[in-house]
Amino acid sequence: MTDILTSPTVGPVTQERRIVTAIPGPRSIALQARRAAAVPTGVSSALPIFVERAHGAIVVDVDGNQFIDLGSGIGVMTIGHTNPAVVAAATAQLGAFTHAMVTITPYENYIRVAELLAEHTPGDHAKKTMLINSGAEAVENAVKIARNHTGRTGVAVLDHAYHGRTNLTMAMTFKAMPYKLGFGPFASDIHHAPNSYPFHDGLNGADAAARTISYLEKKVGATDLACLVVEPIQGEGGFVVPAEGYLPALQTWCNAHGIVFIADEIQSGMARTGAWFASEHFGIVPDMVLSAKGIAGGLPLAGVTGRAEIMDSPHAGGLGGTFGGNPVAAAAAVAVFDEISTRGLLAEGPRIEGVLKTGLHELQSRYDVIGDVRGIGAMLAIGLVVPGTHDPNAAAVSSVAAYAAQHGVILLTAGTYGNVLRFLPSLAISDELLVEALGVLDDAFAAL
Ligand code: PLZ
Repeated sequence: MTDILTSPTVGPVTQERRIVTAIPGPRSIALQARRAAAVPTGVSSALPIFVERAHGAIVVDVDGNQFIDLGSGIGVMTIGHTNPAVVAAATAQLGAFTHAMVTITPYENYIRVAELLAEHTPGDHAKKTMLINSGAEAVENAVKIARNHTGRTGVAVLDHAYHGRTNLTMAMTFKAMPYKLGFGPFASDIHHAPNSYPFHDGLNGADAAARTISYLEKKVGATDLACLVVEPIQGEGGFVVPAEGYLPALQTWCNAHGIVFIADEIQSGMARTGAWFASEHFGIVPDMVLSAKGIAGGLPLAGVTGRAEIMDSPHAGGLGGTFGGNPVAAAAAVAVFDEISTRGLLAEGPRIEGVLKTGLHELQSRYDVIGDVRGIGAMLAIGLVVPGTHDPNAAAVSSVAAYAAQHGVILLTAGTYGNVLRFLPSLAISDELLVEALGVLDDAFAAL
């Protein structure tokens, strides 16, 4: 429990939960007052604490409280906070050069990240990658390239999807509050189709796919669709795992009709589920795979990786952006790929699933407010319901998450109905910390 991991930059951080003040503590309260005066209301925070440093699976706040981090900054710190190899690579790059702009004077690590993504995304076909700064930018560019390649304009997405906060990606995101309400008008020719949501629709994969396809054929027409964008496991929507066979059926349909099949793996990718990309669990080979979040150990970087012939459709100069593939972020990403490969981190997803999912099922057997346990690897969730029904119970989610924060566990919520607690721990988290966090969760449910 007092296992100490040492970071060259933040010093020793004991991998333990430790609460030494009320939450929030006095320093966080003081920062909160400054924040309220200087930062707009729209940029809200889930937790009332301010971070001072972090390492491995532990976040330390400005009052010296230590939290078990089950959120990883929404699935970003996949290989752990201040991973020494990532810190070293980024630090070295900072002293060499910090910006060049690939469209002016290119540099090796941009190419290296593209090669690594080609190697580790599903499929053996020739692939090419462009790098940008954020997940939303990856989605924007994927749609742009798919439209250019097909000469079509329609974009299909699924109910409960989340794809970002820019104008195009707000249109592709499903949930109005808080993402879209009052921010329109939105980009046109975006079509939401019913998804596969086994807990609620009870459909098998074939029937759910038939419903999605029939809807899109009737409402849009396959020949008007440039692309279909899916999250293999829906993230913000509530960690919705589609029924078996659903995604392969969508891929078959897309392939038959020349629709670019795009997997948004921004949350589910980069070793989060025990595979490099979650698409592998479902047996799909997307035409394009989008990565971000965990790719660069917390530095802003995202990638669009696709079939070479699709990616090469836009003319020279048609794709770009000032900071895309920033040298420091690219150096960090190369280190992340290297850490996952050489330290065998793909094995950590199944380990975490083994401890956490078992513990969550055990809680479900004692608390009837837990409707279902779902997810793969280190991307797990529980859906809370009104006991005896499948009706969402957002109030219980808020109470449990607040209780967890008060007791030193950072726990995130999700779901169109706000009734999902999601677990996105770093792959560096120990079994002991997982068991301890489950104990806090148990207390939180008992206190409901
Ligand atoms: N696609 C699947 O999960 C980001 C959103 C956090 P950006 N999800 C976290 C928030 O409240 O803004 C996400 C995602 C999937 C796209 C995105 C967008 O990625 O890097 O936040 O733009």
